[in-house]
Amino acid sequence: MATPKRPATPARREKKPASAPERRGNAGELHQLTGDGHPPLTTNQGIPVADNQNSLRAFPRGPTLLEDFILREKITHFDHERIPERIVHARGSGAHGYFELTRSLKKYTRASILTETGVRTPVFCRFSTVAGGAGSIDTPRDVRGFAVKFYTQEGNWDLVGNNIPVFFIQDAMKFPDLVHSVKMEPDRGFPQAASAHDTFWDFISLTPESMHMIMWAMSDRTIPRSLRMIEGFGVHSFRLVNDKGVATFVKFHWRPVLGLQSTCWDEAVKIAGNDPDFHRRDLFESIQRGDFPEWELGVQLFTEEQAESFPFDHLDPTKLIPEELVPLQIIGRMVLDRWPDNFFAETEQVAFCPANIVPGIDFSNDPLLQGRLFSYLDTQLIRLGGPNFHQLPINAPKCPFANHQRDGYMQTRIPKGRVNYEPSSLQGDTPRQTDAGFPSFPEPAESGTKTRLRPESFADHYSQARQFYRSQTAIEQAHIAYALVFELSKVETLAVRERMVGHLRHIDADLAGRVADGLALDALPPPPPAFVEPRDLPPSPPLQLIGKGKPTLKGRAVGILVDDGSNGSAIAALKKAVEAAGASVKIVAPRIGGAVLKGGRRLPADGKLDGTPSVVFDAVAVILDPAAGVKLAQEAAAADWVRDAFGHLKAIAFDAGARALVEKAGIKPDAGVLDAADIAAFLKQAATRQWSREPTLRTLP
Ligand code: HDE
Repeated sequence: MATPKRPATPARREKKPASAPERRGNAGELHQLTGDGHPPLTTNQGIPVADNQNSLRAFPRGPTLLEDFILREKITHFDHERIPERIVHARGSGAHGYFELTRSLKKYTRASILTETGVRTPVFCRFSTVAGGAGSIDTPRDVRGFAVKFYTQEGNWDLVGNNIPVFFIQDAMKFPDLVHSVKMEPDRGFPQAASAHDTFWDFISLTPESMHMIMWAMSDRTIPRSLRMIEGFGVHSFRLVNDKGVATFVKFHWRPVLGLQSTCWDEAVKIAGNDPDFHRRDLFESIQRGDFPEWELGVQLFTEEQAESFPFDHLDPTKLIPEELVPLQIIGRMVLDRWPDNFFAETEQVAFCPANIVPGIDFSNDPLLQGRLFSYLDTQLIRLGGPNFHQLPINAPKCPFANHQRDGYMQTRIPKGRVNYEPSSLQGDTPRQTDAGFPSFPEPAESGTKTRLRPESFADHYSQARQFYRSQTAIEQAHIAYALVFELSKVETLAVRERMVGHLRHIDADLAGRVADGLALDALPPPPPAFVEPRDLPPSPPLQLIGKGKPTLKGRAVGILVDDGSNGSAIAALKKAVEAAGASVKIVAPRIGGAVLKGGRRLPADGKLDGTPSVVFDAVAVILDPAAGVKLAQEAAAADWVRDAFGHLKAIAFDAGARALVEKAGIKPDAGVLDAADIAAFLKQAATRQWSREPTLRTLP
């Protein structure tokens, strides 16, 4: 005899009161609430569901009936819950916020978002990795997308940028090849979210124009500590056009208020294993605790005539404009202060498009940008399933919009009237074109022959790569050489490794030698022919990452390892000082219930030792009773905790009770290894990485 398994829902168990309470739903609809105050569960047709636990059976142990429209609707919807992920930038995290202009560009543009100071324009910003799938890790070596949708009063403006100011290729024609080469290899389906494999380096080594971007990609910019600590760049030149129709070229830059900071490679790899959502969680937690991420918006403005005097072509997206040539002017700030209510509805369904611009902003002839103007709408038509995705709340403009486009999949608006065409005379309230509408900049067209040639002005592939490398500090140069050796060591084809080192010889002889040595090549491979002999350009310090770091604990995280018997007042004093310096503190203990401190008080833990390794912190402290110190010295997770913090160049403070553990971890004293009682010294050292420690720890090429 079958027992009917049907836990009654609260709605079924309790009798509805005579007059049920009511509540308005999201769309203003009236819900009769269940007896315990919940809105009733319904089907998508609004039919109340009496049993959400059991499907309809012919008899208790019998077959399920096709008639069960509640089951069919629920399963069908579930079956269709996934949409195609983005072909690139699939893995992303987004947040709402606002942009506020601090300096008017009225002289250059009529776009009110860039002329009206003090106005807060809502924005949605999505950060992403490029190569990995939607479920991949947050910390691979990869470029980060930095896309901002400004919901302006004159329509949506999307600034769809990256955290690197140049790109791999000069022409949109090569984008599918580039992306195919970096994604999982098609026959084997791996590696996921990694550029360290043959097909990527095969393509790159045959694409000299990518060399400048490769220098950036191999720098620590591609292993950021936090999305709150990356720069953003619009990459291409755009135009600003004022109310007299005069145009000025512009490059857009985002600068993080917290300064730039990256991880060490070994740290990024370990974070990936411990917390694949490290950057998403970091963004989420900082917004939830009210520590809102903020960026300054900067512009480089230059005229057509100035551009002609540059020693490179600004329409070539593999080139940047050094700040020494055109200074950066800060004109506004963006604050992200609200996490989305729903990841799918907002972060997944948001559709950015570089073609979304407002009157007063216009495109340039950068051939990569020109290709992008087509691609985004096209990909979104398939990804979001039809031509009405602009009606989704995350994509819809916040200003009024109206036209004669009609119908199509998922039309959610109900247009009124009989006129859906123009010219028309039958209805007074139909939309009409306006003199205030978007005017394309009337760029004079050159005469010439239709061609598929690259301009000669795009031919110098190495000078800015050399300038970038030579502008770096010695530490950063070593990291670039290390990254190249690491990536190329994963390439199985010797000829590809050699071809890459050949290119490096055009960039910097020392770099080529270091990489060749790191790969144990027998001899330096010959450099490929260069179309233009590389030139020595003056070093540009703003290209450094370390130079743009800020010695601060603001927005950082400190972990304190404790156990039974730890000194509670030492922990409290340290925590208070670290929090006052702007960092968050997490208590880590061998058990999640925390530790019973000296004196008997229990301090709950935020993380269990082996689940909260030191890689998730910027600096650490260890406060232990001597007995606990001896015990933890026998625990691999505890020794790793301290050893990794040391290896990742972090400040470590510890008290006498932690000495046995610190010694077991093989920590050697230096300026960043401190007595926990000297809080001021710890705060100072914790605000920066211990770069001078690195040569004592590992051999860099
Ligand atoms: Fe993209 N890119 N891209 N890209 N891109 C996409 O659009 C494309 C390029 C960037 O968070 C796709 O909706 C082409 C440069 C970001 O949703 C697709 C070319 C830069 C994002 C596409 C480029 C970017 C994308 C995939 C070369 C920095 C994520 C899904 C001509 C300036 C936006 C989608 C988000 C996404 C095409 C090159 C930035 C396929 C054809 C250069 C931040 O349309």
